[in-house]
Amino acid sequence: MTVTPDNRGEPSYREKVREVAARLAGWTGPIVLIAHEDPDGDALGSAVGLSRALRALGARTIVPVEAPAYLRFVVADDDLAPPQAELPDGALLVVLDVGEEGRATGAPTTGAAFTINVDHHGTNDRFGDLALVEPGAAATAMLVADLIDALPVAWTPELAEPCLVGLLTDTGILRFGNTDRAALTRAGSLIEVGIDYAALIDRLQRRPPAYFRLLGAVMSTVRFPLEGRVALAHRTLAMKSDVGDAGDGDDFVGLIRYAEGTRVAILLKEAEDGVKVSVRARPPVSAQRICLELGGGGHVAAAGAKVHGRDLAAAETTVLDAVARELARHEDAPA
Ligand SMILES: [Mn+2]
Repeated sequence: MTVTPDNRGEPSYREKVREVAARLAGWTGPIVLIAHEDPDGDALGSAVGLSRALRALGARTIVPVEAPAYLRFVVADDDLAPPQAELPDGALLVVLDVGEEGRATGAPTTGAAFTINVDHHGTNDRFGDLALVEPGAAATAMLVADLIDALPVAWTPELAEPCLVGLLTDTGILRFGNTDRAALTRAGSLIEVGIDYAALIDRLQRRPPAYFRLLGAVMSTVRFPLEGRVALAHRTLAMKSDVGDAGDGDDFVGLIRYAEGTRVAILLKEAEDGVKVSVRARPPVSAQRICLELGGGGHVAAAGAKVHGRDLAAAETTVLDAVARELARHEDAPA
């Protein structure tokens, strides 16, 4: 099955996919696949999907990625490996869904015999010996699916499910602004391989009961500063410990982003070593610009950063200053 995505139909892109696929298929040594820290469904799904395809071709793959609890259903016992202190001799390193090389985790990005960079972040500087980077792609899993199309391997549900999980994660289950025709077409063809879509969607959204108690605590903090143009909420460590194990798949910022009249949504999460900041923005306002200013990164619509110091009020001031500067760039644009 082959799907040619719309804006990825150019000869240069197809040529790059073939080049990467040939390099992967021809590698006789170990292949190590890593992703970004705090892996999400796209990071995990891309690594597992590509690893399974390469194993089907007889390759020895190592995937030192840690699956968060809510995504453990995606992986089998033998899919993942613990973090690797160094790369094995003659290793091909594949870095997936990593916008900035420093965010890669699981194994060092130095010492590989060859490094391939597969990603869809606009900030990716094309590190590595070969880079398949397409910011127009809704998910890295879209690029992995194109690679699997180009490999001499047959699609199976075991390959399709992790790719679909990656695509669904990064598109907010096909709802966000990056959900283009190519994403919908690819989702359809992955389902066609033999995925029970309703069951997968149900599984992806399940959370422990404590998650919903935490949701209540966080939602009770929602405010609308900067003349109502921002929806802002926070989560303290105490809220987390009060409810018990709420899991780690919270997308509370994805809920408050729909508050009428707002252009930016922010969730401040108190951590042991600082305050994690999740930002969502309605184009043309850029979450990426806000987070780059705060030393983080991500996409135009969704980005993140970490502010040092555990003081939530201080972090809020720092973040709202950055938001105000970004909003000022768009003063004339309609909300
Ligand atoms: Mn991604």
